[in-house]
Amino acid sequence: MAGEFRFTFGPWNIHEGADPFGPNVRKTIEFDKKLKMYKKLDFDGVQFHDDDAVPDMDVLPPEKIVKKASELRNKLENHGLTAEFVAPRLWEDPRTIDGGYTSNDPKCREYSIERSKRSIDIADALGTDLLVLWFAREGTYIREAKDSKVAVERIVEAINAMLEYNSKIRVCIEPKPNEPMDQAYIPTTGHAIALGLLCIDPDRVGVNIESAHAILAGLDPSDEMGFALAHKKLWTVHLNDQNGLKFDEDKSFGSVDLRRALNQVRILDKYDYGKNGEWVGLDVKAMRTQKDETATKHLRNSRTTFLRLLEISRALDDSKIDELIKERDYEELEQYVVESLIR
Ligand code: XUL
Ligand code: MN
Repeated sequence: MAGEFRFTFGPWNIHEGADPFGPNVRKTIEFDKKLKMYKKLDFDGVQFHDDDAVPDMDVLPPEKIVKKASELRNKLENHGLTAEFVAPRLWEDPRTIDGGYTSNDPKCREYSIERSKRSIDIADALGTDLLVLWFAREGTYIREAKDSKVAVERIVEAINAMLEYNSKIRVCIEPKPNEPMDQAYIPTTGHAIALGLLCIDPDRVGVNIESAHAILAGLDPSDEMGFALAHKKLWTVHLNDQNGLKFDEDKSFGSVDLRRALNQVRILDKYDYGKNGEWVGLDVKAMRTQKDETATKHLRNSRTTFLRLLEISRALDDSKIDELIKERDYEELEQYVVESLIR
């Protein structure tokens, strides 16, 4: 239990504060300015949506996309930053209105696969082998809209096309049970890992576990992590917090349930997460009420909370815990953990 952790976030985590019921409340910070903030906030890695890295990629030829991504790689290096992953943004273009890979329209499915290949090119040029797939619209608003068996087969077909396109790329699925869809096809870690087994190279399909997404599925994020670790599939995480079953809140890590956060830190630390280069991603959003000048505090705070919980976890007496488990004195064990958090 002595590993070190490296932290990442995406440019979308510094944002203007719009929500479904109201417009932007903060000024847009241009990408280059955001890059300068990373090191100041003690972060070393950057997560990208494909068009965060190469804006307007849909109207650029493939060679131009690669060129722009290579230029960005130099820029990142100048800032001492590393690209962690690239994720195709398949939820804004009109061709993804009814899903990307699971769209009922073959032309839209084709667009989504092509766009994913361009994302892989960007990842390659940025020097990362990790492609994250958050299946935003791969689901339905009504049960009858799509065939769920066919939908899964179509996702497999799309992932196979990616694995074939680039023999090094690792595809990392970020499950989420709902939002924006009523029902998503790959709602949990178990679904994501099982989906990987249907693909042509299961060794290159893993998961990105987001705390809030697991909570929205009624599951404990640390147990989800344990499941993925047992399968050697936990290739990145999106830590944050979530206050019950409502919209995806992306709250600062540990801000709702410290004990739940402690257990996530604890399992990552216990099983040497990070030893194979995995990053700790913080997919957190500032509250809409936050003013421009203080709209990055959620990132610093989440990292600080992670490291404080790491100290608390490492200070817990494992032999005492083992003894209490042996005695089946879970009341005492619970109090021991609770006391560690309120000291
Ligand atoms: C959506 C979400 C995304 C992914 C990246 O809920 O978490 O930001 O993490 O596409
Ligand atoms: Mn996420």
